[in-house]
Amino acid sequence: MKVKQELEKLLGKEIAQSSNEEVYYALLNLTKQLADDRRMEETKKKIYYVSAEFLIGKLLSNNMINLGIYEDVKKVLAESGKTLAEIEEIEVEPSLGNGGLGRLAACFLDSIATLGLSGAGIGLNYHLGLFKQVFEDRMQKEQINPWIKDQSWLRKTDVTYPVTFGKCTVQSRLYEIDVTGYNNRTNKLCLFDVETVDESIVDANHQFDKTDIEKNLTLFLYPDDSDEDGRKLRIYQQYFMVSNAARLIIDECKAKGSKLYDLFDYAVIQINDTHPTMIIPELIRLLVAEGMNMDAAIYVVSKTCAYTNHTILAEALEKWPRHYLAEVVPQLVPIIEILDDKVRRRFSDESVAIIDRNDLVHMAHIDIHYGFSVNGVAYLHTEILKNSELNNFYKIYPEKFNNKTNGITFRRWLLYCNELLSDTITEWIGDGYKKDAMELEKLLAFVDDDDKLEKLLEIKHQNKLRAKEYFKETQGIELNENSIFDIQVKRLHEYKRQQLNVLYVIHKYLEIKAGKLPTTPVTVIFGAKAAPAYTIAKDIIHLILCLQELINNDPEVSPYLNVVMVENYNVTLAEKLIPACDISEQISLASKEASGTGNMKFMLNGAVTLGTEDGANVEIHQLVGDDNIYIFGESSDSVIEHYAKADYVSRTYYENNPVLKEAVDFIISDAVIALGNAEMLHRLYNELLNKDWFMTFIDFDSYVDAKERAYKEYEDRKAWAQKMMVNIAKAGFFSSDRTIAEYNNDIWKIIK
Ligand code: TH1
Repeated sequence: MKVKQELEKLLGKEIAQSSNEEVYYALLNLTKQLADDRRMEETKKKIYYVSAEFLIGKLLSNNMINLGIYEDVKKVLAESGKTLAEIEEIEVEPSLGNGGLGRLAACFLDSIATLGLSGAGIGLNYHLGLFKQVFEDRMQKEQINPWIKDQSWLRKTDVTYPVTFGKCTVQSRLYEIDVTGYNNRTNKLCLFDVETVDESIVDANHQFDKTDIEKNLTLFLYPDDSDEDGRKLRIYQQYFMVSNAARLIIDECKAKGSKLYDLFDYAVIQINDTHPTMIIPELIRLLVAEGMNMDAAIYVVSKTCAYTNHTILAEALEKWPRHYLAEVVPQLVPIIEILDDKVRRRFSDESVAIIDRNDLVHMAHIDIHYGFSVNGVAYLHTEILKNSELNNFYKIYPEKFNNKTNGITFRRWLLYCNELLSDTITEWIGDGYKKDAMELEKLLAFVDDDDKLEKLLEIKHQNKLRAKEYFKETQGIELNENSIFDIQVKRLHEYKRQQLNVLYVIHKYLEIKAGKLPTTPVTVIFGAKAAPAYTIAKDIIHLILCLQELINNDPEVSPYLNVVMVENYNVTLAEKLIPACDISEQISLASKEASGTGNMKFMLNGAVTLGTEDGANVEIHQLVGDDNIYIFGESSDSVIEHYAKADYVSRTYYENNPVLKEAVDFIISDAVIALGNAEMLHRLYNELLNKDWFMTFIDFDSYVDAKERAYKEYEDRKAWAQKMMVNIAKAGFFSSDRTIAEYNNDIWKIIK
């Protein structure tokens, strides 16, 4: 294909004579046409990945890479005096996800298509999605984030279904986004919307009538659930998602010849955490409506659905009061009661019941009893599910439990975001690694090759410069490219322990003030959104922003230490930050981070992990060995024991550790209070001292030690480059192509 001619045909003029916006839309249309050409016949069985989130990021470059026109387009644009980077600025990032769960779903869609599997994602087309984060008075403020433009990747279809709730019926509409695999087929992401949605009901303070379902149903991802109407709205959304999904799946299977008794030969439904769990009773309801008897319907659905658990945090395990369901989706309640009744007849153990004594419906329990597979998302996480969290279920159904360690798509997280590195790797070992990521291990041959190690350092420096330029231009941030980039980017949550990193920053600041100067300057970079109703998380952001102000403006300290919190961290910013990172902070309290996927992205881009033995860090550690990772902190066994004994008292650590005490006290020092909000800072201080539910204090000393060791070893540039090389070489295991191949072999069994 002649890219230039095709583009100019679409533009109706020369590229050089066109605006960036015109070029963007021409590329959008060209890419859509090419993706359409890659549509292939569907196999008998198809995987439906149902998820409340799909954090897909910008799609233009990714699609062009997968379609094989990326290099040509770059060249053609350059000949006309344009860069792809400036064209890409026109694209808005879809706001359909919030964190790792949604990004995982996006990586999986890429890999499903790349492996040539017939599959689709099914979710919702949130108009305002997740909020946009801005900082005002050193605090997070939420703004609405409209992202849908007239022309976009979304394609409106003729598919609509009436969806009936207790109090009303709404008409749905299916929109689709094409997902093209790397040199492979085009699948679809199916996003349902409601025809009557109305963005204008949201007022200047982002408040809206939570009961006006016809107008608000697909406005926001995870609407505030701190009141009852908000919680009910989440149920409305979930049912709307799964009722549409169930009908789409039944229609597609029927069209392929399914008689519904054999639905499991045509469809496998992967339930991404419990948000889509109601698809189980909904499918049963629909099959019964088609004339199947209840027991047959339950049998068929149980052989069609598989469940992925992504967390053991109690607050994330959904339990809905039965009366909420009775109000929102009365048609499901009798079915859920039958499901519960069958469980109660078989098992006397109250802990595996679906409807508990308090009339709460345990969504995960529906999935486990009435799905054929239950998987965790990293080795340690699955072990914890089997041996403690879900042990009572494991004893009943050992055969259902399996592990699928998460992965990331290397197209976006290496080829696209770090072209310098991927081009260099190609030069060194050929491009086989692009299809078989395990070939990255060939890089191990170069751990003693001085020129190649030097080259890795040079690439890292270039990526720091690129990040510097980007953040200067877009956020007015000054990054020092000659400093260590020590980065923690992820949702803000106490279990992820940004507060531990903050305590280190304070400690370092105080040391520098006292005259103990670091050899190499350090920039500690944060990026994180806090849930709007999560008070302590917002207090932590406030503290970081106060420290940023204090430290960066202190001429004694800022030559050695800088703190930067980037605004509105999202996929686009991740693509700039990750390639520039030296130290990847993965410091969750052991046992709490099911997997993490940022950890994998950083490793692949040559950062060294500083982390606890948690989630997929455990597997990273095993792959790279002790010398190429910095591990610290309590083991997950010991943490679980502390919780069981309820014997952790943070104040004891504070009182016995003067260094820790000094750092904690600084949170409410005059210097910080002068810049911030005393109430917020005191609240955070008290939380740490009196609760510290995620045990930051217990790990403080070992964290400081590990970090100091990492900074020290960074100074031996060759030794550091060797660590980078090993990390990149060993990252192949974390390709989502591997993960998806495992899902297919063990769970889905889609035959190509
Ligand atoms: C995340 C997990 O916290 C993370 O460890 C994991 O890598 C990722 O899922 C992908 O498996 C989760 N995100 C959410 C979001 C909600 C509820 C539960 C989880 S678990 C809203």
